[in-house]
This record gives sequence, structure tokens and C-alpha cells, in this order.
Amino acid sequence: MEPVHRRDFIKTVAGAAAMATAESQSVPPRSGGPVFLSTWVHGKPANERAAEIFRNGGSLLDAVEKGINVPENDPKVTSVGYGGLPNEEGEVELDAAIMDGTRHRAGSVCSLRSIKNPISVARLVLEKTRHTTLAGEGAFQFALKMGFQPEQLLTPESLTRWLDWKSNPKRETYWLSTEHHDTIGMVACDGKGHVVAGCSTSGMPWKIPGRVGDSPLVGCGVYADDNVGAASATGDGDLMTNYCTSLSIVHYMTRGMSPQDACIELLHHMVKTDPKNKQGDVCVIAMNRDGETGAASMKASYTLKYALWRDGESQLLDAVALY
Ligand code: SD4
Repeated sequence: MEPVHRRDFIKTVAGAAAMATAESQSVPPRSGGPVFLSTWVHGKPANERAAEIFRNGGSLLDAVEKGINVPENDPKVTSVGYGGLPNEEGEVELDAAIMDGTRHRAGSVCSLRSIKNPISVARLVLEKTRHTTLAGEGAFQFALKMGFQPEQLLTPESLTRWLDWKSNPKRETYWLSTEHHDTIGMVACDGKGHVVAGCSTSGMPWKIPGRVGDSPLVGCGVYADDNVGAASATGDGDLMTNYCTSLSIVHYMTRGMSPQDACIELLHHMVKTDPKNKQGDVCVIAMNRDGETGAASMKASYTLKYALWRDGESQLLDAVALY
């Protein structure tokens, strides 16, 4: 199967913040039932779908996968799946990972083209292979073998935005600059100590082809360990990958920190190693095996709005910002 090219598509398409204390944001568990915690506004329908799948007898992995499918399938979400903004050559390249805290195993895909549900392909890497990560053409061929159908992932809106960017002689590029972006990261607990983390993204818009962000990397975009808890991250993956954010947060929890304190500690550590990181686009979410949650942003100008589903209640909340 030939990859779908942009030109073919053109032919076919018409067109500070106050620094809050760690404790003040920590949300304790109440019922012992399942809890779903996701990044950004699109995390709310994702959590609701995940909760529904779990209520109807699906596993926690099923719930996280199907929940993340919601923003992947939504063309209005321009940072995940179908409708995600493309790389600098106008090709959509998707990254995703899912990690099971019981088996301590993940599946992930990087730079996957033409398949709108990379989290589901990542799940099959976990379930059907002895590998952890498949990339590029290999990931695409694997998806075809698993029965996924190739599709054009550019929408009229994402194509127009790419054409506008491309035609601007003053455009910023990743041959050193940044642009805003919003991934879906989800962490979940079944209320009995089992945790799962998942993440799916189209990555940085206008990225250099082949660029892999933090989202599909185990320990960076996702980490889950039933002995402790799970974490995920959203923001500048080129920065956060260097800090193994999700693994670091879970390790802080291993040492006894609450999920909220662990998120804050990671941000402090990033600033300690390089004060310029105060300006980084860094947002993290975490949950321990008891369903207690945490969320934090590095700076007020890139504050995480996150979604929490617990006890049948679905909420959107603002994470604290350190700077
Ligand atoms: C990346 N971390 O590819 C992702 C993008 C993201 O909010 O999370 N945006 O770097």
C-alpha cells in the first residue's frame, strides 16, 4: 500500500501564576472505584468513554485504549490522530504508547502514518509481539497486518493550517523553535491497585520528518507500575525526554511522595538542572495505586487543563503552575 501523499489529498479535498502548595491540589481517593485522569479538555470525553468501557466489563487497558480513541477520531482535536497537524512536509506522523502496570510491559509506535488510532496499534504491539516499540514503515506494515485500514489523516483544516505555515516566509521551524500543541495522556486505576498509562499525539506541528517525541517512549510519555502508580506528560517532548518525566514521577512516588508532590518534585528537578527550564512547556499528571491524583504545569503561560473522572463525576480542572 502506497502511503497517502499530500498532493493526492489536495486533489481529493475541497479545501503565574500563583504557586500553589502541593497539598492543595492533591485529590484523595474516595470510593475505591475506578479513576481516570487525562490531559487537556479533550481528556473529558476520553475519560467518560473509558469509564463506560470499564463499567461494561472491559479491562482497564481496554478502557484507556478506547478512551484515547475518542480524541484520536475527533477531527477537531488538531494534536492527536485524525486531523492532527502534520510534519513540515505535510505528512501526519503519529506517536502513541500504552503501559500495563501489572505486567510492567508497554507497547508503542512512533512516526506512524495513515492510521488514525495509533494507541490501538500500540496495544497490539503489547499484546501480540515480544517487542515494545515499532517505528515508521515497520509500524505501518504491522498495523496493516493487524487489519487497520490506511486513511488520509489530513483534514481540510489541518491542510489549510499547514499550507498557511508553509507559505509564510517568516515561519518558525524546528531547525530550532517551538509551537503550541496538546497531547492526550491518560492514567487510570481500577480501584484495586491496578494502573495503566496511555498517550497519543501527532507531536509537534511542522516537526522534522521522523522526529519522535516523548509520548511513545516508555518512561517519558507513559509509565505504570502496580506497586506504585502511573504518570504521563504533555508539552515539549524534545525537552521532557531528557528527564524521563513519567518514570521519574513514579520513582518519586516510590519514595513515598504523593502524586502531587511527585509532579512538583520533577518540575523542581528540571529547574535545578537548568534554570531555563522555567520557560519550558511542561505539564505532568500522576496517580498512585490508591487512585490519588496529581497534576502540575511548569509555567502559568502553559497551564494544563486536565480532566478527572471519579465516582461518576466528570470534571475539568486547572493544574497548578510553578512559574
Ligand atoms: C511531543 N509531548 O510530541 C508531545 C507533544 C505534546 O502537548 O504533548 N503536546 O513532544
